[in-house]
Amino acid sequence: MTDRVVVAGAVYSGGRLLAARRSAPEELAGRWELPGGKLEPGERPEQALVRELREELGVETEPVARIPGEWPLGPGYVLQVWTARLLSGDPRPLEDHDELRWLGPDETDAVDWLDQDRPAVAEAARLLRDG
Ligand code: DCM
Repeated sequence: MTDRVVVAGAVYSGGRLLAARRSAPEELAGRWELPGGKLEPGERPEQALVRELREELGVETEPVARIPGEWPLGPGYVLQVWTARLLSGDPRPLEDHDELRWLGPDETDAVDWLDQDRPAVAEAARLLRDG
């Protein structure tokens, strides 16, 4: 069976990367992630990403490029990550998160990222540093 996709965004603005602290479920609460969520039936990953970031953070974004790779989550799910440009809005933790932080190029290790997000965060941090 094909794994279902969870999309997440390495959202950047002004040379900083957005990190979001999960408030649920209990086993993930307090850890930081690249915000995103599950594809709905018929959605393309980029569409799902734009929708999830609108719902969770109240912002409009534009997916830019896929970060190569795919990372297993729980059974039946894989994580795909896109870089995304913030178009408008000031991100607020509307759903699923209780804190947000913008991380500069030297701060990307400053939060306790979910294990499964770390490879994509490392690549996003590299892109942030190298432009
Ligand atoms: N998830 C993750 N890393 C992300 C985004 C999501 O590991 N950057 C996981 C957490 C959930 C599942 O994907 O188990 C679905 O996410 P959500 O609950 O945000 O829809």
